[in-house]
Amino acid sequence: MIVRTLDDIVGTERDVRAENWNSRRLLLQSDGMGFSLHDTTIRAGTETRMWYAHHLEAVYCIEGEGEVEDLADGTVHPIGAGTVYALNGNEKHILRARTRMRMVCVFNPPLTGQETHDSDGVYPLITEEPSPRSHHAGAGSQ
Ligand code: 9YT
Repeated sequence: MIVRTLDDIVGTERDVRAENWNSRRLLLQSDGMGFSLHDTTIRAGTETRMWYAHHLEAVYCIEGEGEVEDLADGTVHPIGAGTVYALNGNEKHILRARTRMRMVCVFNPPLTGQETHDSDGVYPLITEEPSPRSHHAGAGSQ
């Protein structure tokens, strides 16, 4: 069993800081769960364009207010505490944070922790040697 706290992660290499956000990686590919789990805060007043071309991502907002624009069809969805959005079609999107937002994010396939956004907001697909307990099917990538 894996048990860790946010305090265990803050200030380590699992605490990844970008211009608009800070992502604390609670579970990564090396943990062998088949998904990664992140506690991400988004800075107030920011606009972040993203495109997870190789990953499915679910984002559950637990604090703050903003909106996500689906660039596939132009729809703008308000996001607040208790709202989840799931990028089940690898949609290009823009996240606008009106206030500081806190999100619980799940990636399938899992992030290794080494990924950074390229100029399109894409994370590359990185596959490490699976740990002995890993049993993910590798589904969802193109
Ligand atoms: C909400 C979102 O996708 N923010 C970007 C960071 C990403 N969730 C991550 O790497 O944790």
